[in-house]
Amino acid sequence: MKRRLTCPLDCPDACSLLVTVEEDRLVKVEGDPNHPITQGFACVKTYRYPERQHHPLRPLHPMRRKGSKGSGVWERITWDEALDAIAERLKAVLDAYGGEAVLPYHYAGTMGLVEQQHPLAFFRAIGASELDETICATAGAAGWEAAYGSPRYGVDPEDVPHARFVILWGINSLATHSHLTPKLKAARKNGAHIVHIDPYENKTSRFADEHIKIRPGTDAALAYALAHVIFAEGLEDRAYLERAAQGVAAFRAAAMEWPPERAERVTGVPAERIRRLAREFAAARASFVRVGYGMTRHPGGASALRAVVLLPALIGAWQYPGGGALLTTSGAFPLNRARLGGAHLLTDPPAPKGYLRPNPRARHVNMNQLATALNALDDPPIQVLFVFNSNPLVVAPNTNGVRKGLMREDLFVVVLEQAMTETAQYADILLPATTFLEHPDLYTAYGHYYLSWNDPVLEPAGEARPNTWVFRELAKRLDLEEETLYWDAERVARSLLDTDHPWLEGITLERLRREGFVRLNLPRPFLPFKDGANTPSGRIAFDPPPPVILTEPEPEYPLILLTPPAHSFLNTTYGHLERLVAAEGGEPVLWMHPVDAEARGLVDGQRVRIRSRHGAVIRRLRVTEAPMPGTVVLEGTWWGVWAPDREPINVLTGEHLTDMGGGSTFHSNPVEVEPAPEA
Ligand SMILES: Nc1nc2c(c(=O)[nH]1)N[C@H]1C(S)=C(S)[C@@H](COP(=O)(O)OP(=O)(O)OC[C@H]3O[C@@H](n4cnc5c(=O)[nH]c(N)nc54)[C@H](O)[C@@H]3O)O[C@H]1N2
Ligand SMILES: Nc1nc2c(c(=O)[nH]1)N[C@H]1C(S)=C(S)[C@@H](COP(=O)(O)OP(=O)(O)OC[C@H]3O[C@@H](n4cnc5c(=O)[nH]c(N)nc54)[C@H](O)[C@@H]3O)O[C@H]1N2
Ligand SMILES: [Mo]
Repeated sequence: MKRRLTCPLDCPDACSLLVTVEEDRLVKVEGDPNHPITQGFACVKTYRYPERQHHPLRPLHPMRRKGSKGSGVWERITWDEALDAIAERLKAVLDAYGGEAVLPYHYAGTMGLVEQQHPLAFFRAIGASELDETICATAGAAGWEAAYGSPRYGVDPEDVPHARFVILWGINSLATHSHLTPKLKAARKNGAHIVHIDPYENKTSRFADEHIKIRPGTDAALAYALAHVIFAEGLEDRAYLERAAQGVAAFRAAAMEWPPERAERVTGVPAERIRRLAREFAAARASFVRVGYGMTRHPGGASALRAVVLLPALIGAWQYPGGGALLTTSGAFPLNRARLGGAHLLTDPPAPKGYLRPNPRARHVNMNQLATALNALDDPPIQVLFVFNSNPLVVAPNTNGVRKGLMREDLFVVVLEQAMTETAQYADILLPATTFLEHPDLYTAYGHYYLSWNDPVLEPAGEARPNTWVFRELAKRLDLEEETLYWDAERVARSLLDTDHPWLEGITLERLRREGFVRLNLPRPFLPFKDGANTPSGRIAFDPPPPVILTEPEPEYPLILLTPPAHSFLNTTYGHLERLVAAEGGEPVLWMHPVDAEARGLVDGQRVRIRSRHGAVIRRLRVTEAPMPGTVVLEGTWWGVWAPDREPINVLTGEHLTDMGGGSTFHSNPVEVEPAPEA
């Protein structure tokens, strides 16, 4: 039987899938031909979801650690035993230390609002430390909002075929946003020229008409040089800027400091190329800049993104269908989030009662600094870590620090998972979670404008349970009297849809259930910043001009390591599927330019030791002209187990944050590379 479901994974495409189930098994996944973005094809990874759904590494019942921490020796227990043990430990910690000694760690294993966000209500009800969800998008968000305000949205991907010039800037969209590709092809057929700006050659560079290699962390300088040419040659749209923008004079003055020759020295992009790009971009008018998060994962990432996304405004591109910029569409979903995840417990807390102890001033922990939180936080120290929807041992910076924290004898670790991840190995209690096939949920998107609803199509495998079920059961055991903790998925969805916003008018749970996905009530074409923006002034903010903050190597660590996504993985979610591992070459490999290899006496295929100030890992080397000289690349956040030394790449990355938004800096790692002995 074929059923329609939205893909729950953390990807802009939020595909509509047709899944075939036979009895209790998922046998096939296909793309839905009726969805205007999915257009009938799924990605290489999601075709493999049946293998993930029924993988031997999927935990099917609760387990308690029997051996030492991290040993992976377990005993099976019942749900009651597991929940009672967790509740008992929570009560003891809440009595002895208070709520802040509890830290939830969660991110985007599922994008469903019910299973992703509503569990937070439990932690807010007990006054737990508040986790700032900064690992991915907050630097980009801060940069975007500084220019266009909040909420954040941009060009409709369905308008992209009208674009006349396209820059894919800091995004490997053919790998990470593959359903943009048909829109790009349509634009190209209509005459658009496509440029990719990225420090290394990848699938997207090969698809584009031109690839401009840029030194990592220098995008603001390139943006200013483009603006320099635009101003110097009078290519800006003065009437538009007059009407829709503010602070252009200050921005112009800053741009005048960046003649293309200066930018060439900083970015590595030839001055003549910069001039030509500026002219072509300005002449096309309906120019579209699709920015990804790549450029934001640097110390100056938010400012860089802001400088880049101001460029289409400078030439008035927002007035034309397909013209403008797009980082995310997520802000266009005007759902009523007042009670989602107990948001009201932070703004309008009820009086404490028993273990109900909401605390709007609870300590915040930046999720990029988990290692420090576990090892150094005091007053109170973290005593309970509850992990769900995330795999921090592999995805968070400074793996050695995270592992040290997880090994603490006095720390109680609960992991609620669909897979026996390398994080799950460190659990004191491991709980089995349902997948998107087994629980209902409501989905927005960050790469298009369709809202959707999934009804489950399979019974939970084994004893797996939804996140929200687990937290309801714990809430009961702590006698928490807070109504929203006990809401089921439908009740959460109805609360989210309870709004008068015109973009959601007529979109009810019944309609979503009937149609599967529904487009927000947005005009076509969608020209959101034709006359201004969502900033407090109502104008696109060019001032204060974004500062240029560069990513610099260090004398002892002269290379910059980028760690972008792999085509066949989705963060670590598919990292245990043998066929996808094989498709990625079987093991993680470091790419290095011949110039850098020669300087170190390194040859293609040999083993190397990569070290940073945070640690060292062993990888095999590929010598290739794909990266810029001075830049090395390792694609994919692989499970450690596939590497020669079984160590994840985040052994090398640090906790330093971006200029705004407290974001991660996964592409700005100074490293050195040296020969390593063969095994
Ligand atoms: N196949 C696949 N798809 C995915 C994911 C996945 O793991 N695999 N992950 C999903 C998630 S969670 C996210 S957030 C998105 C992320 O996807 P993207 O938004 O594409 O962001 P990144 O992967 O961080 O970086 C994209 C590109 O930026 C480049 N880059 C790095 N530093 C710089 C710089 O300083 N300047 C410029 N111009 N470019 C730079 C990188 O080399 C990389 O090619 O993809 C989603 N989609
Ligand atoms: N070096 C480096 N590190 C990176 C990145 C990088 O580019 N380079 N990318 C960063 C980015 S952009 C992101 S977004 C983060 C991603 O970090 P995470 O959000 O942690 O993503 P995943 O690694 O996919 O792990 C998600 C886990 O959630 C589980 N899961 C899925 N659905 C459910 C559910 O319904 N319930 C429960 N309980 N569990 C579920 C999955 O089994 C999976 O193990 O990683 C970051 N880390
Ligand atoms: Mo992400």
